Amino acid sequence: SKNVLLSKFKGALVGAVLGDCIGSEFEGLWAKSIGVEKVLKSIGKLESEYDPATDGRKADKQDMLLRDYTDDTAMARSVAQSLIENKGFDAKHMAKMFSEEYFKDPYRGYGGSIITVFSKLKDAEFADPYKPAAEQFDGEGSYGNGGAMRIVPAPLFAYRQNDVQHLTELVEQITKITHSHPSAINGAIFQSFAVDLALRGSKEVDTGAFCDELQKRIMEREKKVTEKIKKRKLEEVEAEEDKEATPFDFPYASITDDIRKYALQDDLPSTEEITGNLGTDISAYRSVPTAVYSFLRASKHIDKLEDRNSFEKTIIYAITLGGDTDTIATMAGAIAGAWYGIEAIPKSWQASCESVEDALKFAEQLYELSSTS
Ligand code: 8NA
Ligand code: MG
Ligand code: MG
Ligand code: MG
Repeated sequence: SKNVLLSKFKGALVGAVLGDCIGSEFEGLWAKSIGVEKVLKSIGKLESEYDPATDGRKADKQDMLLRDYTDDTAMARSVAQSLIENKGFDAKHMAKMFSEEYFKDPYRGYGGSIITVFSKLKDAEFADPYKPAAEQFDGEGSYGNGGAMRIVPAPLFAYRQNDVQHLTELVEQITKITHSHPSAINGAIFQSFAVDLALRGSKEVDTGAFCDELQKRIMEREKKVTEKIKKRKLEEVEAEEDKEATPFDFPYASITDDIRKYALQDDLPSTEEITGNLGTDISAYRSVPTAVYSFLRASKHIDKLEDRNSFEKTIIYAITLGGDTDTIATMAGAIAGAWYGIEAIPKSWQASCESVEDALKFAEQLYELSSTS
């Protein structure tokens, strides 16, 4: 019988790799200068290189390089490998893997500041794996999306426990190795919840129900963080009044209202509306919600993409939004792959990118781990 869960694990990891490999060609471009035709042309090219008879590339394309993955996949590979090797989370080991991977292959388009973390980790021989990240930006921590972009192996690893609190803590620990800003951590948690919900989803995507559950989970998390910060402040400033909570205290829970609204809207929202209100930049807060939205929106009609399945639509649509295309497409691809499974991912796409075979192997290993623990 068909193993649905294993197919979803494979879909999640392969979907993430493909979003990165296909999206990176357009990274940093404005939506206006991309357009759906350019994305379809790029996809058409990789599809034309495929030979179904051999399930590989056409003979005359063999010498062409596979599309490269970037930092998004490099770091996700380390998360997967470290969880698999240790059969659990080991901060020092994962920090070592991130750092060694960077120094082995530094040209994968890493964020501008994270390199300092890798150097400090290495210089201190990974003694305190959380210290360098906590020192970033004068102690404020990075709010970049580098935590969220790599997190997909975590919800796979934690799938069987089926415990939101456990997943939350695991993701927080993994993220804090490089990103200590609450916005980066909660962004990674938000993304991991979306993948977890997709792994548990079946049949048609119900956008309302998906957003309700996602919002409930992230609200609980953001309330806890807000209470902690308030408590600390009250201890610092005795006389400070306990202010009423505002939506700004629950940024991801609040933005979920916009995700739901735009995903359910009959007509496709304009690209300007999405880039303006949800964002497409390298901060977690202005990219993770956009990835979740892209997945949900692709379950509905999108002009010019109706000969494509919902997984394909997710990747193509996410890239047309521009900006941090590889990272938004990798996160959206992880969610879509987790929902629709590996069968929804065209063989031609799988044959076009570096690291797809490893992603399939990691998915099997994480599946084995989660079914024996
Ligand atoms: P990061 O931690 O270096 O953050 C990325 C950038 O965000 C930093 O360089 C800062 O400019 C800014 N930033 C983050 N936190 C703060 C703060 N507290 N105060 C002021 N500025 C801040 O790296 P990351 O891993 O989060 O970055 C992920 C992104 O970088 C992904 O999109 C990834 O694909 C990569 N990326 C690379 C390129 C490239 O061409 N090399 C371009 C865009 C993104
Ligand atoms: Mg990248
Ligand atoms: Mg519980
Ligand atoms: Mg990027």
